[in-house]
Amino acid sequence: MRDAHELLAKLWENYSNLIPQAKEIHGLLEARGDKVANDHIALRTYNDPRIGVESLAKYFERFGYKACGEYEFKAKKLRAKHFEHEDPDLPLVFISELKTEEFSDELQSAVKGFVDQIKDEDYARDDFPCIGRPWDVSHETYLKLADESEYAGWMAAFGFRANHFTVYINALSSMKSLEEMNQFLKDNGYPLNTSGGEIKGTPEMLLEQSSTLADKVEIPFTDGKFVIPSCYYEFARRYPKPNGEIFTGFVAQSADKIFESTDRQKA
Ligand code: OOG
Ligand code: NI
Repeated sequence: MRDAHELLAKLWENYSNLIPQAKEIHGLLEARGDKVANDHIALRTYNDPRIGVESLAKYFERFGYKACGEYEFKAKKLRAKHFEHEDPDLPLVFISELKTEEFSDELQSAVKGFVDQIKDEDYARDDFPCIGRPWDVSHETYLKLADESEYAGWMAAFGFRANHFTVYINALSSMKSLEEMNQFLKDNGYPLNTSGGEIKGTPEMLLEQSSTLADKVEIPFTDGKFVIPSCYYEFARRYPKPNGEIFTGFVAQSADKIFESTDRQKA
């Protein structure tokens, strides 16, 4: 693999092949004459040092990404960092990790069991960030983990991949606001994540975001195939800071709600 562009292309291929809505929405925007630019992508992991944020980040840092902001999510027991590349055509990368020591012994030993299954040749791959799930897990274990933490369950089922790409609203020509985008999505039959309101953040916070609810897909487990929420698509509009530069960080309060796009719906 030569560079970050190639890694991002692989991440998109893997993500858009898993969830129908990504290619569909991307196609609908292109049909309006829009060129779709990505604001950021996000990956998840557990804080086992073998695969924690700093370890996953290495696959991006080797191609020029640099660590920037750091974020804490107390209630969800997560920590995250975001990474930027000097090439303006490359999206930001947001990587979060679950603070496993704050959960039950069962969860901690399940996670250790997953990580113990990852092989040296897996780690050696340049495309490790989209290798998928390099461990076996039962649906029963998935459900137990998800009951403690939706994030823990998602990670057990899906492993390493972009859990969303994000359309950069500022770069679109056919619409300018997140309100228009949300209407467009609903008109085309894509339900939105309404946790904390359809739009998270405000112009004063320099970032407005919305996201679809994750597509449900059939996933193989050791005890059979089950349909569970997978990945989602996000939309972000950024505003300039007082010095005129566009804000490139994240807003923890909004991100906290965006995480819920992959939750199992209680309905
Ligand atoms: C990431 C959620 C946070 C954002 O843009 O604030 C996020 C996730 O669901 O893993 O992407
Ligand atoms: Ni995001």
